[in-house]
Amino acid sequence: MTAHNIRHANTRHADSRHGDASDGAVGGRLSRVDGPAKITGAAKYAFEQQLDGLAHAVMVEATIAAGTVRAIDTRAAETAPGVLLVLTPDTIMEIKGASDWLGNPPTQKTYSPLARTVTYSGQHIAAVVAETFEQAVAAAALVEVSYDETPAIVDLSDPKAGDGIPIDAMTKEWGDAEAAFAAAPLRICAAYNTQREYQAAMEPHGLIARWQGEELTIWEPSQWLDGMARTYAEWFGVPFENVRLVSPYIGGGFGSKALALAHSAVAAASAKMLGRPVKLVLTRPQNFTSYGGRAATRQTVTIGAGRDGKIQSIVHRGVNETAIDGMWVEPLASVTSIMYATPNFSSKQNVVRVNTVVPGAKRAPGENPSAFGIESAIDELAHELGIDPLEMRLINYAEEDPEVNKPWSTRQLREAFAAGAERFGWARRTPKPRSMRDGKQLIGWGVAAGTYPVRRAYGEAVVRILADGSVEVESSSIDMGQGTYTILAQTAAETVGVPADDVVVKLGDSRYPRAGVAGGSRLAGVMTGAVYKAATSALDQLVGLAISDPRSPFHALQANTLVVANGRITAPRGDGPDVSVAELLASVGRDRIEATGDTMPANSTAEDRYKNYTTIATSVPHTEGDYSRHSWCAHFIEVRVDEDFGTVRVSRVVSALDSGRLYNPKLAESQWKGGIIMGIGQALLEEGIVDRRHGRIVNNNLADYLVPTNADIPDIEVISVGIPDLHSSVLGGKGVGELAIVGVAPAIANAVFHATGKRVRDLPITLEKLI
Ligand code: MCN
Ligand code: MOS
Repeated sequence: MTAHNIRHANTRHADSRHGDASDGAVGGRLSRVDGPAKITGAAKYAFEQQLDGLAHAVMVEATIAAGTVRAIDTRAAETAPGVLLVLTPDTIMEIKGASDWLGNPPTQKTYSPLARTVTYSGQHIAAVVAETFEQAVAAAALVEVSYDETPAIVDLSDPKAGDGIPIDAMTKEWGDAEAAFAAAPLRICAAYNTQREYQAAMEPHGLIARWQGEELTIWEPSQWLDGMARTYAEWFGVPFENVRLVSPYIGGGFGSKALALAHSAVAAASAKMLGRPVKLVLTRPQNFTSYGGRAATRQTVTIGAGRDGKIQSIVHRGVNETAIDGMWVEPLASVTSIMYATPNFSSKQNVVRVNTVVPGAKRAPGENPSAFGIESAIDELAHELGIDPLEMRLINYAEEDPEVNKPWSTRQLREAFAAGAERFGWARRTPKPRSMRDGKQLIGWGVAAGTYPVRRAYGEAVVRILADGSVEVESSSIDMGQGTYTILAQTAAETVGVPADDVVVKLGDSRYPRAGVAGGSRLAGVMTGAVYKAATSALDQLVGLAISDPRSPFHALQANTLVVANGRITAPRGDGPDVSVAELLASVGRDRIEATGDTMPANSTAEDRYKNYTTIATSVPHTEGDYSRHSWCAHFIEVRVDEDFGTVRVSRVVSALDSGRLYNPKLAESQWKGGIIMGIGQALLEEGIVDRRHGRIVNNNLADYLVPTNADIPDIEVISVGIPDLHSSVLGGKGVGELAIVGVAPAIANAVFHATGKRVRDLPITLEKLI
């Protein structure tokens, strides 16, 4: 390790003091303020709470994919050492139905987190609570379940699966796409498939639940404290305020940690039944079936174009899998309908029920598979026409949103293509497939674009200026690794005028001012806005006191305003006193200044607020008003394919991205690289494999469910081409977290085609598909 690295690794103080002073301002490259706590082990994760009297719960899951539980014999488990409780559908306390995440009221009065009717392998059917974890594991193995098994629909290719249910809300149409396609001089039509993928966060799902009378405290990794608190409150019929969720540190979520799940209900119910706190941590295999990964998808993309390369028609049909008793729609036309200008467009989508846990959100749900279809298809069209695939994208560049006919708020995609191509050396690409090689390695260069909508929603923060001159920020939003602690420290530091080292950000507790979900790449824009507003009003109060309080050293100055910078207050012309924020507060006899700020419309009622923070439906549509708002990116990727073995390695990635203004380029770059790495995993490795006899995921662990390791990842270069976008957020940023995964898989598939002449339309691109 170089001295430079050691300094950075040791303390953030070294970094920010000796680094550029502007690192701590918005737009600075401040290192993660939670980094030292996370890497030294000081950060306490949800399951690390030490509580007196903690009991341990273990789930028992179905070993069939479809059928009914005939009987559960719990006798042996009940008499096993240390066992406190064995829960089945018959013995678990009554839990009420809860609203869904859109806020729709429950369809059933009661909710049974333990199933009698089995609709997927791995479904929870019983639970054992014991004094120790080991005793619970041992007793769970003694629970005997007998079933009446029925045939399962294992996946989309199962003949029993059928065509599915049309989702009318996904239909998008303009012009006459079928007729225009029939009339087009050049036509392509192909089917693209993505497989089941899993979020595979390092930290598993689980929780500790504790009841004190009618008050429930839950320590659980959470992307959405307020939404989950509402679910617990409804399940157990207690007021929302009685539920406290605590989640200051999270070991990754990637979409999987926004909801309270069946096992969450079981843990909270058993804690109530026992009158003791209960801890329940899912095993790694249970993580694959307790919350769904990305749904498998199938798409057909047909494009009609002129010889000049101009698209005349796009017809798109999509299907995603969902559960037997749960609905998940993976919006497959989200990129298809906006990436390119086309006068005629038609997209329709069905969902097909199969015996799986209901699929869920995984980084860019919708946009990610959508881009695999359209960005592969456009490459196929370019090849047919003999047009460079980058040129093809520019020929069909959408100058405005073709779906809603509104101008983009900002769209630096042309700039992204230019910057990425330049840096990658795209001009040196020889067009013919198999025309570039290095010995036995076929080299391929591929390009693809990506996009993600800007979701504007709501959040609140409190900003306090404390007696010692430090600043405290509180919000019930969260940081699962994306950098919320750090960017909020920067926002408060810059706005109030103190060093970032003097700001403490507190997140991950539902007792703090409210926030909506950390999903849809919205949190940074929402929360920097709220903190900016709160900090501005705290600063106004501070300056107001300094000017008007007779005890203030500035009182005699009769100034209109004062300058607060670097923790000190001075007169604008520098001709008056120069005191620290702490000294000023002491002089006016105040121990703190406090202000709240939010991103909610001014006339919002208490009911609006509750709804906006506890349901997901309340983000403002990205096309509302005069503009269509999105982040954009272009990926340029080199692959090397071994001619004999068909192994694919990604050897170079240059991506140029437009996320508007960056609150912290170091963290945004890291987010983008994380997304690109996940995209490489999707393209080459990730696939939930179903045992067709039992409808069971066989690779339900991190040894067999392959995600990229360091050895799979080359140097990744990311270039920011964004400009501030004040239509998208208070401080001008657009979304970062999900953007960069979108378009990586098609860029790789396109590169593989360029290397080998083989078009793989079925992810992941494994060697048997190439030889
Ligand atoms: N950022 C920035 N400038 C902007 C916007 C964001 O510098 N204009 C940086 C900030 O460091 C900010 C981060 O990017 O903290 C992400 O901001 P944003 O795009 O608003 O996304 P959210 O904060 O809402 O985070 C959620 C998003 C999603 S939806 C998934 S899925 C995902 C992701 O973030 N899961 C992650 N990134 C993840 N990163 C980690 N380490 N772990 C996960 O589980
Ligand atoms: Mo991200 S999949 O919206 O949590």
